[in-house]
Amino acid sequence: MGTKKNMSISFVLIAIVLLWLKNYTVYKFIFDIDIENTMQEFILFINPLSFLMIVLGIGIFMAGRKQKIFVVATSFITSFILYANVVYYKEFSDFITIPLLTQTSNMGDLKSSVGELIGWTDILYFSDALLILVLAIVKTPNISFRKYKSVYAAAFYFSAIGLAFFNLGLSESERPELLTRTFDREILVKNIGTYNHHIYDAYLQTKTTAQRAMADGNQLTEIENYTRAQYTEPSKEMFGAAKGKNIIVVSMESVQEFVIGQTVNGQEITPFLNEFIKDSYYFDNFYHQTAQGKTSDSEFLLENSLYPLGRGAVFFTHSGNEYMSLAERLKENSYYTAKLHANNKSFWNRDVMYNNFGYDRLYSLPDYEVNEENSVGWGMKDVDFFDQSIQQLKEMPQPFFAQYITLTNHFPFELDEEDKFIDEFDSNSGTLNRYFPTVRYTDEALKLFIEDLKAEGLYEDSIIVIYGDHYGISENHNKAMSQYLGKEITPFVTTQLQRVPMIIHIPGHEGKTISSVSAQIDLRPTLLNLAGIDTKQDIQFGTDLFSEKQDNFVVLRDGSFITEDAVYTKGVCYDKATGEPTDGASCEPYIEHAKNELSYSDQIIYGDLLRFYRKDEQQQ
Ligand code: GP9
Ligand code: MN
Repeated sequence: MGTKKNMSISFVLIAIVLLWLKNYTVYKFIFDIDIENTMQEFILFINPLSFLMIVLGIGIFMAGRKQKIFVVATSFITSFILYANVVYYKEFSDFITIPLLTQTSNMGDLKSSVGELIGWTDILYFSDALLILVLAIVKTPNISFRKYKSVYAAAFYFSAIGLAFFNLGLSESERPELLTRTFDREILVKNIGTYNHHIYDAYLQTKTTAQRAMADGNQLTEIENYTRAQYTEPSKEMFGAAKGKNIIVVSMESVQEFVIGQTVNGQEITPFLNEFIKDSYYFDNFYHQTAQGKTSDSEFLLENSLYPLGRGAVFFTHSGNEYMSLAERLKENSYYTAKLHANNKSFWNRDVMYNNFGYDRLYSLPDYEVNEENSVGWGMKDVDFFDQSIQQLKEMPQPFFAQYITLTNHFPFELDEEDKFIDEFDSNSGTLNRYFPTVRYTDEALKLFIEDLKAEGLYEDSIIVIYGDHYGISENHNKAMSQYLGKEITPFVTTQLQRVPMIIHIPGHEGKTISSVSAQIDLRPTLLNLAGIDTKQDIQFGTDLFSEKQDNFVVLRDGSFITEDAVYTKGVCYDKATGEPTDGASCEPYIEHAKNELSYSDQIIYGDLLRFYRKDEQQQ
């Protein structure tokens, strides 16, 4: 008994262990991190420790009250950082980055989404910090709040730093080029941990800020050679097929391809689109390539045929860059250009970015009559949005390029009873259950829109492009998704679920389904060629969807890629026909190519390289 009295445990160590175990628990139960072997599990287990030791360890240089305050405060702060990541992850299956925190103009509109994601039980995420607080207040003879002797403190920090390097070494051997060429944040967090990821992110932030200052024109020459070598001739038959016609583009909020032609509870989800497709070109292997910038990323792809950024939203981080936008090219060819979206114009920094892209007009919230009755969820209902926009469309000088962005089918997928044309699905995910009726609602809105276009005599003079902006159902709903699809959601299936519908309706052209592998990056060259505008000299990463030499190769923003026969994701090569992992031979030739695509495009944006593009070359 007597000896036990002297045995006391350091308060700092208790806090480190509690926070460490909480972190690992969150990894296991909240973050859906793929673990392929015991080594990866081990890395995941140890990765929060070095950071916690280094930061909370500062407490060992303090004693008594000072130590208590420091350790309790640090525990709450680190818990809050982890919790913020949990909330973000629940909706986006992704982790927070610094550029996201600077997007303050989006905050107001995010209210309805955040409300859905947080709850009282979330206090559990702070249970360790609360316990640490209690231990600091309640007198327990077994806990010591003493300062460490310098020799112990030195040993402690040696071990912490040693552990950090050990962790990094193991991770690098599991995943070469981890810190230099990894575009998938899940892999980063899996290897270096949430907190170290934030430190790495801060380093990237500093680096990217410096990149513009250091950039020079020579970098662009190499990239120009690369993109020109990728150029494919447009199809003779389709080049100029829409010359002089209006171009109407509809970006459908969160609509994925898996709903097309399908039913839920025996009811058709997209009855209108299913019919419209029969009379249009339909691309059923078309992928979204967005990341943290969501809708704005899809707009960026459409406009520039460049990849959006792997972290943050390029609409916020690089709105002052020089671009070669689709709007600008159409304007040079006497098109009137407009965007229509019934939301706050500064959401995603759109007003600034559209201005840069050279749009003649942005119709946003003040241009619409929005009230209680015609609003739900994020704002104006799609039916009313299309209805009121017809007036604006009629006023535009022709030919026009008008891009509509819908809103109702946005997470958390709220709908008024009278707008529910089909029933909800029945699964453990309210999100997926509600998704079907809201998609059905957007489908109805589109039907009415097309009827209006016909009534106004605009239908025959316009090509109509309709596509989904990004996924609506994140990996967090895999269980429910698997119930709906009737199959297991493997990483292969997840990648295939990144397909969004893509329709091009051209008056006088018969319907046709085109199954080549394509993506949002291909929109710009396709639309310009349809309008009869040559893009040979443009710097772009996409290829014309109608080109006979279409490359059947798509890179997603996280580095995954899809070819005719294979899907590569999270370091594994899958056979497309079977969905089973393969030895990798069919992916091998493309791995470097995919990395180059992303890194060349990133270099253009970070270095603002298009400012070095010489306009006169375009005329040659
Ligand atoms: C906001 C709307 C939705 O105006 O476009 O944006 P999202 O959250 O999908 O990026
Ligand atoms: Mn969106």
